[in-house]
Amino acid sequence: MQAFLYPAQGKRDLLIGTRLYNGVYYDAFEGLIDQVRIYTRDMDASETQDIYLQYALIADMEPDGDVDMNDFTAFANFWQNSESCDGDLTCDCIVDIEDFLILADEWLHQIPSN
Ligand SMILES: [Ca+2]
Ligand SMILES: [Ca+2]
Repeated sequence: MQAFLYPAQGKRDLLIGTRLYNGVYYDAFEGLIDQVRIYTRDMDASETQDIYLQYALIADMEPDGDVDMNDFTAFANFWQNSESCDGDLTCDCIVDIEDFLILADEWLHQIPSN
């Protein structure tokens, strides 16, 4: 998600996850916004993606922003299943101990949510 500022239009509030038009908010983002950063320069798509991937939890298989028992359960269902690449975290289409180590690392080292 990107937020845009238009300084030429005068002093305005910074809106993230919605837009304001004629006093009405539109297109509100439905979800949780976390770890907001503001840069004073334009960024290209690859730089934005690199930052995203730096903080993304790839083991968040039941997507809710954390890695927990639900993700482990989903992972276990894919264990050594060669019929698909689901559950594969190392991009080799094999779900094995290397993938489990990534899941365990993210589970143990994530920042606890409040
Ligand atoms: Ca999860
Ligand atoms: Ca793998």
